[in-house]
Amino acid sequence: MKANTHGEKALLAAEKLVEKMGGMENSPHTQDLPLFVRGDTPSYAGIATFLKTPYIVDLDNVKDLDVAFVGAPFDVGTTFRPGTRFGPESMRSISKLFKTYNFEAGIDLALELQMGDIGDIYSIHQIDREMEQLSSAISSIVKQNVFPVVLGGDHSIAYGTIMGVTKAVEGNIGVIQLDRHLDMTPLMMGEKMHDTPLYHAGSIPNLDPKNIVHIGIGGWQNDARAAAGTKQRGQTVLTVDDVVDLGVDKVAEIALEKAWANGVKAVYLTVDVDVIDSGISNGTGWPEPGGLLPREVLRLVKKLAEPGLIGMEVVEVSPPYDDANQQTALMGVRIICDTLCSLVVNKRLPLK
Ligand SMILES: [Mn+2]
Repeated sequence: MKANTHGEKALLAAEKLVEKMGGMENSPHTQDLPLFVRGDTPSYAGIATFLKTPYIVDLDNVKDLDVAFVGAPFDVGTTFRPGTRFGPESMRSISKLFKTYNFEAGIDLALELQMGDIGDIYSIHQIDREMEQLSSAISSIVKQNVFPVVLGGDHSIAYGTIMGVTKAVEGNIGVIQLDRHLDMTPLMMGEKMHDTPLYHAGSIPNLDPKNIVHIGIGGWQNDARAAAGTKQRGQTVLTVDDVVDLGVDKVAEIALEKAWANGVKAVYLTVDVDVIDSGISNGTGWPEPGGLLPREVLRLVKKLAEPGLIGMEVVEVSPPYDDANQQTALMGVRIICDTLCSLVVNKRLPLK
């Protein structure tokens, strides 16, 4: 049967996937009830690791993973609303809603990847030392050919995570950030706060600032000097209007061309959830109305992942400001799952 619609294509893919799983009869849902929760049902029960993947207690076992979920519970870099120290636990708990199977793509992440939750990077409430911690942790993960998925944390952590990636890669890296804010202020109140990470990342020797791309910037919360500095460093900025006028696919194409230019070896993706319209997900440090729609963000990350990524993070989920449905955390989880899905579909994961 030829598939005419996306729906038909997805149903055909599901049939093939079930064959791979051992057929319709081999279902955990029709077997006798176990006494204790060990699998993915009931969804609300069990220990809330990310996507209910195994908790990797022994860090010597990280090398066996393809994807490592790791929290960065840090909010000392916030300049207004704190709370992102609870971001990792919130994304972990709401990730219980998700299965590892994606309908449209017809793949199951758990069949394609060894995934594990390695816990949190130890947080020190001193920004420069925290960046050293993050940088060492992320570089050790990347050096083991494991794809890090960092659960933030405020956006100041991006300086540490990006530094960690640059230490692990021979040659230059590029960075794509989705954000309503440039995060290009040199210092705020004398410190490397969460509106500064892309400025400092652009001073790392093997990260040419011309390979930094910003998508979704706009509104009333940016700094004119930071914007002028962004231009002086030759960075690319694509606004929400660009997404509206050019379309998501064209914006992704421009972003990839700039991020991968001049022999870049790998690209890192940093997603600030405030890029999504604050009318939809408001649980974040600096909500700015007029951002992207969830489906635009999801299509963007799908496209941006096509040529491969070296790692990713979702930052600025601030549960004290989120609603009772954990809407913002839910979007954070979805962004991660959709990115991983695209990496698998395009055979960019596993890395080994
Ligand atoms: Mn940001």
